[in-house]
Amino acid sequence: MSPRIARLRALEILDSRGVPAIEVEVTLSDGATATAQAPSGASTGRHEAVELRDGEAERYGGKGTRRACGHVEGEIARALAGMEARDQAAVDGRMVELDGTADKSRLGANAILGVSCAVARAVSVSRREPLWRTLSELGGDAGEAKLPVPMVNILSGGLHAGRRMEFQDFLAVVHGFGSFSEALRAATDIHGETKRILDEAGYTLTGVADEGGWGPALRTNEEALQVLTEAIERAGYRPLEQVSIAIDAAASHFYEDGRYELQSEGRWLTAEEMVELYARWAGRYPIRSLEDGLEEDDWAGWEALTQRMGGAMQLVGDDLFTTNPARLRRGIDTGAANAVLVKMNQIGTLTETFAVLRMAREAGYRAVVSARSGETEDSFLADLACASGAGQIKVGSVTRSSRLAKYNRLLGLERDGELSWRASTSYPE
Ligand code: 2PG
Ligand code: MG
Repeated sequence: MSPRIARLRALEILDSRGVPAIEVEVTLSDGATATAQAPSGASTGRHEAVELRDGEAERYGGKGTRRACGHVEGEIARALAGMEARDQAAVDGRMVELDGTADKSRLGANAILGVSCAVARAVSVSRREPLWRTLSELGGDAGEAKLPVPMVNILSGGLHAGRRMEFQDFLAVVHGFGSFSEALRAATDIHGETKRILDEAGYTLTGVADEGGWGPALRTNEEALQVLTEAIERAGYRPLEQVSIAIDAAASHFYEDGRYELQSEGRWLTAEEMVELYARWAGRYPIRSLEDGLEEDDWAGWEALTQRMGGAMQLVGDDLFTTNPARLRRGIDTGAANAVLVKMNQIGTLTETFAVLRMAREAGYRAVVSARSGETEDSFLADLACASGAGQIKVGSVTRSSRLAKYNRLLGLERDGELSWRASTSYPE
């Protein structure tokens, strides 16, 4: 008999920034038990599903998750009791219905996602199969399961590094290598070389940024591109053939009244000037992917950006799409961006996450499976990235266990030998 949901438990835990998060434990009727932890963003999009926070100022500055935990063990547990665990769509659908809001703010997207993921993992435990296999079945025709190319954070700015520079992430995409482990090793070489270059240039590094990369106070945003390009070369790798640069501008977070405020450089740019800037950078540096290059509701700007640069450049919508099928549909229909960042907690259930992955695939949009800046030791995302067939994963730098949990899981999956890896000397494919 197919196992049923028997028990749910929830725990208020802490994420990689020391902010409360939620862990959900699911037990099935056959005794299989599994947990999942929900992450949390800092540079959140305006249209994301909403995490439920306690709002009691005296506990964790109002960020406690006890109410979300209460919903898991109360209303959600009662509604899901006895449901068939393998019917993920029914389980997720029941929670969405129970919540009753468009943004999951009543029960909390953190509570709902924790349950959604823990149910899938409990099914994988019950079936004694790796999680990615269970997930690839749920994803249906989402794509062929494979190991993803990592997009590794090397330099951080914006909300992840005290706004020392405005652009949020400068990443190394390590694509031209014979195996996932070789690619990961190259990323660590580039990360280390970057530190040496920063040291030589006299920058004081006071710590690492939220995703484990370096967060120096550079003179200009462009200097991050100079440093990273030099680091790739000094580490002995060929730009564009083996390693390309990706930028996550997270531009909504330095946009005010129609202008992009590059305060560290003392200048303010219009959307047209931003596009000019990107075109100039693309000519000078080995950049092949640009995420959130413009503000999250500037659809006309995104169309212009895509027309101008979409041929050779992967243009990823993160805050623009917020993993939301309706927003992605609008982007596809109007020609805004050509790729989507997929973050489960932006939408709140696995079923809806797979719907976005499928929609992207059918429209010829690329997908990048991504973590949040506030992460946990959960490695769920590694399995999701493989199962989705998206071929790309973004989980931060090569330091900090919250990040390494995902990379180390991928190393294990590579060792198990059931998933393929495709080296590519031209990125994005
Ligand atoms: C992003 C993510 C991860 P956050 O903008 O892509 O890097 O950041 O989780 O803060 O939204
Ligand atoms: Mg982003």
